[in-house]
Amino acid sequence: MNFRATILTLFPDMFPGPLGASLAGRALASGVWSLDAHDIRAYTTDRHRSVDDTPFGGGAGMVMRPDVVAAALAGADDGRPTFYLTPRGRVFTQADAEKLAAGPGVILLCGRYEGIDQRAIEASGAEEISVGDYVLSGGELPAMVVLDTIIRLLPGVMGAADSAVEESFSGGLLEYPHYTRPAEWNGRAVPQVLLSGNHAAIAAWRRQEAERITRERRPDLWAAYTAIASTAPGP
Ligand code: 9WO
Repeated sequence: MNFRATILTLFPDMFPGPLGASLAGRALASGVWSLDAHDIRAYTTDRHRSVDDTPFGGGAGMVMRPDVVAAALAGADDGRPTFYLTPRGRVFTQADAEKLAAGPGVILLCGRYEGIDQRAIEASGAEEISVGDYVLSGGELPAMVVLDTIIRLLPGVMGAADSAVEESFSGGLLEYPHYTRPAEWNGRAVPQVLLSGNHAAIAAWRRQEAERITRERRPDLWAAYTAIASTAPGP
């Protein structure tokens, strides 16, 4: 049961892009996941193959036509969760990645220009999601971001079995700091506890650092973490 990613885009040649390299690329080559980038322009029916038109109400730029986008969505729809990448969407989280990695795949709709006619999005039942508060020139890079978060969680993708779950956000904390050789570099020493061989002390130090960094940098994550931790069953 491999994970299927279908991308609807005006720029199918952008894929797999960075997802063809490294961890995700090896998983793609080995069949852990598959990628299908469909050209939305292939669903046009007019002589000029037009995908966009001027906005009703006036204003700058162009809007993607609902009929063309709906045809592209219909061509891909097989019940997989469908998302439209837009800065207007709910912010995509690690929890979303974990849920989707347990499913059959995703269909990702990428807009260009000023966006897509809202009726096509509503009619499709696609959920609007964002990967952050900034405007790009299209949804393709966000689609790659979403896919990368999911792919690394698929069974057999990570080298070390549990390195995925130890990192930032799993457990609701940011990462603790990492160190490797040399033990002293440019006058900077590695924290002594990491050289002690005392695994319990190391785990406690890492936890404490992860908590401190989360509290200092991301009060929002820290509030969520303390709310969960206070309702969790005790030791
Ligand atoms: C254009 C624009 C111009 C003036 C004021 C606000 C504006 N918003 C946009 C806009 O959202 N353009 C989008 C470009 C149309 C859909 C695809 N584009 C896009 C997606 N840019 N950024 C994203 C995106 C998606 C997910 N997470 C972060 C950004």
